[in-house]
Amino acid sequence: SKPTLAVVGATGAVGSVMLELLSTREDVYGEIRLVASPRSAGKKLTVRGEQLEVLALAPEVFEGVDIAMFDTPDEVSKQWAPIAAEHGAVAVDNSGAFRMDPDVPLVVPEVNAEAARNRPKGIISNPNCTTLSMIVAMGALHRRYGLRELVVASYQAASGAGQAGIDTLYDQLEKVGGNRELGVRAGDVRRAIGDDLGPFPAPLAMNVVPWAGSLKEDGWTSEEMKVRNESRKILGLPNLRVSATCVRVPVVTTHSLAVHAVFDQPVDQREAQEVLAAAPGVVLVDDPAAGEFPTPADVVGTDPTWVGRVRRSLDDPNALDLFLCGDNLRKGAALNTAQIAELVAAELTS
Ligand code: 11C
Repeated sequence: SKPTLAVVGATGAVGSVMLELLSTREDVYGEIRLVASPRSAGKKLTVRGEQLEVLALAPEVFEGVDIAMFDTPDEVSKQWAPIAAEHGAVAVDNSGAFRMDPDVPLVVPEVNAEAARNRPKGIISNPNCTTLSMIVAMGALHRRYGLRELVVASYQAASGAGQAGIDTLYDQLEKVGGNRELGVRAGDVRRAIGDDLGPFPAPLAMNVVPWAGSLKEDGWTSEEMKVRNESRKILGLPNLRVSATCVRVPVVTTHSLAVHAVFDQPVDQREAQEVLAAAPGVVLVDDPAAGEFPTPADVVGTDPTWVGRVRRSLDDPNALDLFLCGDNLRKGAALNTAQIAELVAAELTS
């Protein structure tokens, strides 16, 4: 029989995309249960064309569940994913709680699908959205050339910070919209926006903010450390050299990254473009003469990783420079979680 699925965090920014995916992808589940904090319990949400009442998170909701997806904050996942696993479910967790646990696989189906089978805690982790927005493309290039180093700058969308991030950006855009006197004097945008910065440490509208996540050692952010640690784990390259600078930009959804990637052997621009174009989950849009390259405005709402601006480094024959965009709520979060859950569903029914 088809596995029973629980979606925990069904009412959040990622949860909403998950319900859309569950309604449009191949239907591999029997019963679906929607779960959220007691605050959202009783709400009605539609999945697979059917209205379901949201259940409050409690141990009983996992009874009879085969797969439990968690799109919840770290603390919630940390507490509840093991409870789901104790009830016999495989937990697929999109928080940062377990990603670096050696007994929890960190899975991107196009890169390391086989890792999902080895899950001693009954938990599989889904990577951070910034890592996910580049790793499918980088995995394809790694298979061809052998990856040695990544130097990354991200251009991250507001929705990476959840619904609060989305609301904050729209509120701020309303405050600055149409005002042609703004953006010419230091502090004028900040004054127009006022004190409500939401989850961001500086105004986001008409600005870029070189910060995502929390402060870690020596000035690095949690987000930058995630890009480094998670890339190493997914690619199975514990010594991969990674330097990331994570930046928030006034885009609602879709993260972009500029990547300088150094390989073990010389690279060829045309061949690298072919490798990317042929990689499952990757679309190459790379015709600068025709003005064609990916942008978040064109990519949002789609599944693949879009790549363009592929160039061989002028100063290093072993290095490529390229630009990527990926919808941070789809492949960056809900879609990858859904793909992992589908791997598990196939395994449970085989
Ligand atoms: C952001 N990538 O854009 C973050 C949000 O580890 O899953 C996701 C945090 C995480 O703010």
